[in-house]
Amino acid sequence: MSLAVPPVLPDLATVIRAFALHGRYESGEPYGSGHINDTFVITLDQAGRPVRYILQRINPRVFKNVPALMDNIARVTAHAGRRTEQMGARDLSRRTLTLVPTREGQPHHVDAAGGSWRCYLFIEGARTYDVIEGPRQAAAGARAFGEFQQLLVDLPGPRLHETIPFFHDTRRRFDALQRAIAADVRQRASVARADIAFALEREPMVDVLLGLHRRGELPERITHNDTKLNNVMIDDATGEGLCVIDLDTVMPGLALYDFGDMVRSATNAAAEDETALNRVQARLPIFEALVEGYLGAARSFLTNVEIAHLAFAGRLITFEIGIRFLADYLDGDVYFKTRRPEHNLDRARNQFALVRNMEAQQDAMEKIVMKHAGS
Ligand code: ADP
Ligand code: GN1
Ligand code: MG
Repeated sequence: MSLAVPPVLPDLATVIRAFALHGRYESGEPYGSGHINDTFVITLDQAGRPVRYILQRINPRVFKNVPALMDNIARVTAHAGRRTEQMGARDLSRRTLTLVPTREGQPHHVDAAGGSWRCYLFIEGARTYDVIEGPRQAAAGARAFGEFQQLLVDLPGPRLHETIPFFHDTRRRFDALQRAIAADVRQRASVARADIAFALEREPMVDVLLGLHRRGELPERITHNDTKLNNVMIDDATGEGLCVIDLDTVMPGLALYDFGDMVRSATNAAAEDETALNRVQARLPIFEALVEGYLGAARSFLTNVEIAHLAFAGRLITFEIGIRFLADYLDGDVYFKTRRPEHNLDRARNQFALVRNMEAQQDAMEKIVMKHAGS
């Protein structure tokens, strides 16, 4: 979705009034660097004290069934909150997302234009990092995502809704890229010739995890599916992974998708859209910290087959997101928010440079996994 023309700010004062909150509206402004939803921070004056909230407009092009999505989030946050409390944790409202219901007691509000909004308590004293600064942060984030998977092992009730069907089905993502190349609706394929060739050469990768799953060798679990490290809040005071956020894609999936996306987003020495590709590199000390942090929380339930594919999953998910960016560039930027005409192409090139770098470091990564899996 192109943002070349700055979007008009919605009437945030009116929207926030739909939620069961008191206080006088002070301010509201865009917040964060997510690619999908519109996120705002709202400040209310509550008895002379400024209190912040997160207000989000859910992207209707990406999420077709908002009630199902919100049902997942309500169940997951309630369960995570209960479990965290049982574990004796303090500071509960900073450890799991807390939905603020609407005045009618609903989990989301539909505005006059049909837009769907939700509101969360703002988690203060913590932040997210687009580029991870060092191994400690990486380990903290990976541990938080591992604990999150562990927390959901016994989620009661029916199977969660698939908010985006086939989200990590890399074969379907690859087929979608091939369709985008064939259609070439914006005549962009010639600009991306080398990038397209890079992607097509790597087709054999796309079926590996799907095949293992089909043969019963990789179990379905409840996973987050969008474990970009900026989807975990890191506590300013302690440096610990405080709270896993961005729960739109929590649904049945493979644990390896979650670990793979941590590797993609955290090991990169450069930002996801950095165009100086010599700066793109998978940092091994960060990779090692991810393995340690994630296994520290998830070893108790992971199978040997899962552990044996941790390094591969990093490469695969980096490739998968790369082909999604490339397909979106060819399709005319209809899915991810973009801030410049070639933004998606820049992101795809960045991810492919990271894949290439991971290929060169494959043996070292496998050794790191073996070192920690054995202990
Ligand atoms: P998107 O799906 O667009 O990535 P996110 O849910 O990840 O949206 O939110 C975007 C950003 O807003 C996050 O990276 C984080 O910095 C911030 N954020 C989201 N929820 C909260 C919260 N409850 N408290 C504080 N900051 C938050
Ligand atoms: C999107 O919502 P956000 O910005 O955390 C995307 C992920 C991609 C990521 C790439 C629902 O994540 O799948 O990995 O961008 N989310 C969705 O940065 O498509
Ligand atoms: Mg996010």
